[in-house]
Amino acid sequence: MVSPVFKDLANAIRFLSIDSVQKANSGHPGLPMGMADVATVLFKYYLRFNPKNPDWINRDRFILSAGHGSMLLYSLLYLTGYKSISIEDIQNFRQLNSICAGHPEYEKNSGIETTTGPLGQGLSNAVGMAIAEEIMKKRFGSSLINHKTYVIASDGDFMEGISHEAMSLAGHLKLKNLIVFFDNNKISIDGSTSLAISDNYKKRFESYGWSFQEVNGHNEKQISKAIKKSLNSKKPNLISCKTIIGYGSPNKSGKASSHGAPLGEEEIKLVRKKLKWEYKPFEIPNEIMKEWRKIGERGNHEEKKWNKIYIKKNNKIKRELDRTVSGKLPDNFNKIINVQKNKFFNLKPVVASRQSSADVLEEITKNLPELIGGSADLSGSNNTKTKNSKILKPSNLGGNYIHYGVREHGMAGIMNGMSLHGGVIPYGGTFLIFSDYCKPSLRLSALMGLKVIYIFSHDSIGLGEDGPTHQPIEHLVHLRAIPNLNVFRPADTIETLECWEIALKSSTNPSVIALSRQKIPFITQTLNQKNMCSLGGYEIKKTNSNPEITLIASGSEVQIAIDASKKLQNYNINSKVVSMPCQELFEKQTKDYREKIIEKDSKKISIEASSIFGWEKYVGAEGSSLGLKSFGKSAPAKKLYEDFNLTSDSVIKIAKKMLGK
Ligand SMILES: Cc1ncc(C[n+]2csc(CCOP(=O)(O)OP(=O)(O)O)c2C)c(N)n1
Repeated sequence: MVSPVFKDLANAIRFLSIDSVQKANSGHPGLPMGMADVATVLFKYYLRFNPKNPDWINRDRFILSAGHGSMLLYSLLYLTGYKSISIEDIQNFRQLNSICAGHPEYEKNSGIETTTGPLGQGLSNAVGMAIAEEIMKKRFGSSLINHKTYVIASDGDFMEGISHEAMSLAGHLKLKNLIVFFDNNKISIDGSTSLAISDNYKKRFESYGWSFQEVNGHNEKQISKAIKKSLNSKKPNLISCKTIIGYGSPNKSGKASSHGAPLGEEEIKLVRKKLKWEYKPFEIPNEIMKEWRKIGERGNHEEKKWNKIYIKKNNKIKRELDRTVSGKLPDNFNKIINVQKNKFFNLKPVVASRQSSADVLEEITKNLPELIGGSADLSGSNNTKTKNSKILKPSNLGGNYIHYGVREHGMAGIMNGMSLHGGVIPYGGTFLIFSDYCKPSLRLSALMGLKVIYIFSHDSIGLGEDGPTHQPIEHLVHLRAIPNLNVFRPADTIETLECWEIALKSSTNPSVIALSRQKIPFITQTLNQKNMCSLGGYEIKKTNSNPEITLIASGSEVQIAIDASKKLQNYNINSKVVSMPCQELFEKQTKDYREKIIEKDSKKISIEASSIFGWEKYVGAEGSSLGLKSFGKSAPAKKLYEDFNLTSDSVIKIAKKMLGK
């Protein structure tokens, strides 16, 4: 073979993709065939990456937001020499435990930067990565942090609402290091995109404050020129690449039929003929392979150059960069928590838990520069902003607080991107009711195992007069049903501090901290150096060693349990009160511990101002759950608690009935 030309490199991606989809008998060949040229230009000339050290902190990020085209990404990683993906993995596309899963699944140090598939998510992740890059550049200097974030996004990505939220914020913040390639092939699953959309993309993106260019997505020079221009832009960049889905397929190119099904043996033969590819499935000729590996090698030199700059930095910068990138908390973190715990125990504040969270954050934000807060336009309600918060804005992208605007979904997707970038820990707030608006991204935080902290205030009917549209009912249940997510509902300031401590120390899962709008009493009985919330549930008090009733409650309802326990003594009923701030952590305790805490042989009552769904696992068939079975109502909180029988008197009535007294 004569030395390979550009099209040979791109065709290597095309054939790895169509052959693996064919072998798996499922997958999406259309996108890799259509975008192979754009990806080849990007990787060949521009992308700074090192297959030998995929997680190098100053690498350019490459996000395949249109995750259904996963074979494009796997082909690129294999061809450029990432250890994470071998030819066997490619041949095992979509098979059990293969890294080449149906849609890209984030894995540390693999080159797969994020999990995509749900359209629009990757775009929002990329915005988060571009924000994190700017923050770290301000902290550590532009000689250490100066990378780009590139994205491939499809029609579907831009139809999704989250793309509006994330791109609008990116335009507002002038994230100039963000470069998005739009696979503008005008085809989606149902057929032509004209069935469903007639947006003027140029006007749309320009109105967000983005720069817009359009190129022929199969023309190497045009693509390259557009990228070059983007490198010096003062705005985020969208390059609309006019492409043909299924490029090279005589009968299926330009048609929805190439989107999401194998092309078929006969058609693949025709593609081989048309693109003059004489090689067997999964065979990449040496010359082409060598050329791709050379492209991969380039990043190794880039990283070596970067290392020389890093070495010359002073120890303090190096230590801080290493610490934050590795996700380690400062050495004095435990001390900060303990000092706060003592202080709160002495003060015994009677405040809303959202205020407790503010008090906790006041101290933590002083000491954790990597903590990047924000809220979806509810800063004053979520109490996420502290005296140490500096607003991140176009003129100062080094801030530590983001006004996300009323963009909950965007906020969650962006926080995922920030966490994936590394070096920062995102937390963001909204009302618990609007966790619904965060949900698709929140689920991905959990699926990817990211340290993202969701602050959801106004966590029950206790928010009062705003009424049923704002009162969460089923939300805790929804959230508790998500695997690998800790859902905390602290009962006072000490518990709030402990929940924050756990969330900040959890490096393989996100956390939700649900907080009350209304004031709640201080319930911690003894000062414990141990983090009691880390047990998930623990004893608050019991009136003798053999309680007949165990009252299990969370958050603002723990006080109802304590009151009821006191009153039950008047009826000669001994009881125990358990605070259950985190069911997920309780489930992780030993059987002995769990049975001891919920007093296996006692009758059990749960109290939580939320759907009672799920509490039966603790109260058992003979137990009872106080909660809500309907939507809330608009009224002052106290009236609502009475109206929904969430009172100590109701508890007593039920307890007496249970015991036949
Ligand atoms: C949130 C979400 N909704 C629906 C889908 C299912 N789906 C996968 S690809 C796609 C649209 C395909 O059109 P386009 O984005 O233009 O991709 P192309 O056909 O050009 O590859 C849809 C609806 C999805 N992956 N994510």
